[in-house]
Amino acid sequence: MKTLTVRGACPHDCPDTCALRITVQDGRAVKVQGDPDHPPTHGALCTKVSRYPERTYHPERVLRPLRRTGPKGSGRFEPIGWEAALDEVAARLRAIAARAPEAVVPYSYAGTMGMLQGESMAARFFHRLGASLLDRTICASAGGDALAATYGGKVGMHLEHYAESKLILIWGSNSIASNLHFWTFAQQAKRAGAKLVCIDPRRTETADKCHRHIALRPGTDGALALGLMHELIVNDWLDHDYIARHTEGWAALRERALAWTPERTAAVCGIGADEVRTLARDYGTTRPAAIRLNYGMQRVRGGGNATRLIAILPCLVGAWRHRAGGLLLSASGWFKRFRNDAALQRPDLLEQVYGPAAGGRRPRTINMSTIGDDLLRETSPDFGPRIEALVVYNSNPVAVAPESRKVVAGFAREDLFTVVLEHFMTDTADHADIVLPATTQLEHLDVHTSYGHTWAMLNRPAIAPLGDAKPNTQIFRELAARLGFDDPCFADDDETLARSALSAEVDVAALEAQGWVKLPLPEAPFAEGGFPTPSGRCQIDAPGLGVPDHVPNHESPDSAPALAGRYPLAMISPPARNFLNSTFVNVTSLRDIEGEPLLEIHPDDAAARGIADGQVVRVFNDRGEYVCKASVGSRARPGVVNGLGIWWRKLGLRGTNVNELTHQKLTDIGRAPAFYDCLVEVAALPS
Ligand SMILES: Nc1nc2c(c(=O)[nH]1)N[C@H]1C(S)=C(S)[C@@H](COP(=O)(O)OP(=O)(O)OC[C@H]3O[C@@H](n4cnc5c(=O)[nH]c(N)nc54)[C@H](O)[C@@H]3O)O[C@H]1N2
Ligand SMILES: Nc1nc2c(c(=O)[nH]1)N[C@H]1C(S)=C(S)[C@@H](COP(=O)(O)OP(=O)(O)OC[C@H]3O[C@@H](n4cnc5c(=O)[nH]c(N)nc54)[C@H](O)[C@@H]3O)O[C@H]1N2
Ligand SMILES: [Mo]
Repeated sequence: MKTLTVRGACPHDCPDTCALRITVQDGRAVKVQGDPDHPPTHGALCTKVSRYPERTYHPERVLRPLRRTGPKGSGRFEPIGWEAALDEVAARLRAIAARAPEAVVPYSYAGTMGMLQGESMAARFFHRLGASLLDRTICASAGGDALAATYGGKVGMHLEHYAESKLILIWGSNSIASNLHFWTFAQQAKRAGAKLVCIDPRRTETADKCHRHIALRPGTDGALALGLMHELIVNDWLDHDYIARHTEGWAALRERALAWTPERTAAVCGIGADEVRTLARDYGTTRPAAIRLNYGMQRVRGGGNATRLIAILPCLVGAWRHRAGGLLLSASGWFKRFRNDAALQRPDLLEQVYGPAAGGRRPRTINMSTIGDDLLRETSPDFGPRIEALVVYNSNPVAVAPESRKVVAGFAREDLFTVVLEHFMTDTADHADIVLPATTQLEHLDVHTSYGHTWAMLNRPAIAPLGDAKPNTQIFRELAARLGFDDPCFADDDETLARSALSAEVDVAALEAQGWVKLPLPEAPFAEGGFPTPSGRCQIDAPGLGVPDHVPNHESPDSAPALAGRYPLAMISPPARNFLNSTFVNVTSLRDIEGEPLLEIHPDDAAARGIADGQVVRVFNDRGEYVCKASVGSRARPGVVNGLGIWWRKLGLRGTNVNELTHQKLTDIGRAPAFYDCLVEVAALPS
């Protein structure tokens, strides 16, 4: 028997980007483990990714190209050869693009975060075709754009320095479920005497293990930050020197914050005034104090303003002076100058379609978060051409995009030509005309950066592609050849793409030897200011945005009283621990741990509706109806229900999932969906 170990990287949309060691016996991957030498991974993997062989060799893997034989959504397909599949896709795209290239829309997100299997050859292909551009907003753009407006980039603390913090605010993050390797450092800090505070409407497994839990109402984080500022001001817990030298615009925000007394803050947030006072005292008087902000808090209308307000806090108390103080929402901006995205994606190829002869204009941009509405739009001067073709890769929009009824109606359009590159027959693949089998991370080469740590990573293929599966890069290469795209870049193989992915400043020799390499970055990045803004200061007053304020939810008793009368419960839909968005829902051993789609509801709200624990319920609003099981208990706070996501519709109860209820209204900054800003009512279903 021949056994070898291959070094890889976890491709999933998770801040941890773990280093993997894959054991291969006679060409078959038998075990996937965490690399003990990679500091963030520290030899540990989450339950999901340690089951990688089960996902890879799943009997339902799509291993041949498929053509639809039944109605859209029926899941009836026949196998066809690669030649026939690619010829058909190329012919359809060529015909549509000849008339209206923007009628072709790529749809992709972070099924893999790899630089190659994400946007390299795919982006080249769509740029050369002249297809619509895609605004990739579905996850992080409210907080991301807000952070960039405030600090100048998506930059923050180094993950490993949290081990030395004395106070950690875990804010909008269920770290044990979705940022496990941060939690390891937080526990080290806890053992060394640090206090941990969790700020989350849901009593998560992370909240259980913190010293304190502040269960605020969804979408009130901006108010809480203003209330904390009030206390920092009146008690003079401010670092005046840091504020004067490294921020701009404090005077105007100071005035605003003085109106946010603990009582007013508490009333808006649905917590006690003492909770505001105590948190402010801890934050104002403990050094070093760190915030781990995560994207859970920005999926509401005011998510951008709230992110800005929270990001200002560490400047007010001078927390950045110490390497274990400050904040981390995303580290992805640190990689910006090391990533050769333009070389991989070649936006200049657009010129060949939209050059001077075409007036030099750019194609339109479709916002992925409003795909439900946009698929149903007709040609019009402000929208442009009706969407005629959709090419989906690395994403499962029918399950994950908001307002499912519209998304499903759009995908069900018989006149829409849909191609889906996938591992499995997801809800989206069920609506495809052609399904193309893609390789998994064990079968292809890739280069990764991270949004939760500061190591670049290399993923080597551990096994040969299963069946007839091909890497995304190869599929787009072959489509480009069929469309006659003759720019030499379309002949680049994956090795060539990998070599050009990162700048020469990254130690490629170390990357190749170890599979990972730490970026050369300062330890305490803003100890002396130096934010990557034009002035080098933290922009409390940001160009075009002004000074941040609390922005109430789209759907709340204050902003929509009539709606709240009919739908009195606020619903959030955070991730289930054993799924990753909608990935892994079809892995039986993981689905068995999750059991069934659940709605957590507080005992008082359940009693008022005659709902017993374990009973099947109907969760509804004007947009739709989701059927799931009630879990009655204290994980939900009064007035808020937690619909854990994101089930495949076809594996849920009555073919529904939680996005039946969410809407397509966007956030204040970043054009993102407000998944956790959603009013519903719940009723027991007769059993
Ligand atoms: N196991 C697992 N890990 C994941 C994911 C997954 O699906 N499963 N998803 C991955 C992805 S795509 C991302 S973007 C990352 C980060 O993804 P996040 O969405 O940040 O994931 P969570 O850490 O679960 O954080 C969400 C937390 O925010 C809370 N929350 C909801 N509304 C509010 C609010 O208004 N205010 C505050 N303060 N908290 C609120 C929720 O109750 C939940 O506990 O995680 C990644 N990791
Ligand atoms: N209600 C509600 N909705 C949400 C969220 C929420 O918290 N609540 N979270 C939102 C967030 S944070 C995000 S990031 C989005 C996530 O939305 P998506 O990015 O769509 O994530 P997944 O559901 O994990 O789907 C990824 C798909 O890519 C496929 N895939 C993986 N690797 C490859 C590959 O190499 N090639 C190809 N061709 N396919 C591959 C997987 O099989 C999987 O089906 O969902 C959002 N939707
Ligand atoms: Mo995400």
